[in-house]
Amino acid sequence: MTNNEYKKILKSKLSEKRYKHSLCVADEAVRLSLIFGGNIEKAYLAGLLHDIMKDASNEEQLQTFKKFGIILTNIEKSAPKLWHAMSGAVYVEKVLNISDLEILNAIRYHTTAKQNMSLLEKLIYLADLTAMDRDYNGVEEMRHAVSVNLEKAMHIGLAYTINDLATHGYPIHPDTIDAYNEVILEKNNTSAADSILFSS
Ligand code: DGI
Ligand code: FE
Ligand code: FE
Repeated sequence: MTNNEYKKILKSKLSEKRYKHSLCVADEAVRLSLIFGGNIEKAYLAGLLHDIMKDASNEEQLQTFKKFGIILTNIEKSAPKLWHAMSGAVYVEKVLNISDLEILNAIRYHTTAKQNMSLLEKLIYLADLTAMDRDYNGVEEMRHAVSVNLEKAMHIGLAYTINDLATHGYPIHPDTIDAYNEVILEKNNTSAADSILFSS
């Protein structure tokens, strides 16, 4: 299928606003790929399709999980906003027949992030936060961070999300916590402790 064909399907599944957001994330993902040396075609396609199930009803998404044997954890069951990333990835794989695991995982983890993210996964996670259509408080700080340092931008994005979720009393997905701890541990040097713990 061509990108134009994917766009037609996307347009039929999304509101005008969400469709435009998808185009903006695709463009932003390409811009970031050019800076950080990622695969341009994969970035565009993953960005384009990342929210493909965002406007699907909860029922439709739950039916998708049932149909394709996807089991939700209790935290996932309690947080419908997480579903579109999981149902989107499985829709893109099973219905659109895209088998590229990098693209599927970039869609799958674009909302929670996770530990050990690939470059493409990070670029889609960040492009979602810095795309042209975004205008939340702090978006300029995010745009600046992303053009300087991916890890710093991941840190800001994850800290903002965790802070916001905790403030509202929402459950935080373990993948989000794992991603956050990973950037923090990379920043705080752990090798000093290792040099004592592993010396004989
Ligand atoms: O789909 P978008 O609006 O473009 O952005 P997104 O896929 O990053 O979704 C953001 C929503 O997901 C936002 O309402 C917060 C929610 N979210 C992100 N991580 C978590 C989460 N919700 C819960 N409960 N737990 C999380 O770890
Ligand atoms: Fe999303
Ligand atoms: Fe999005």
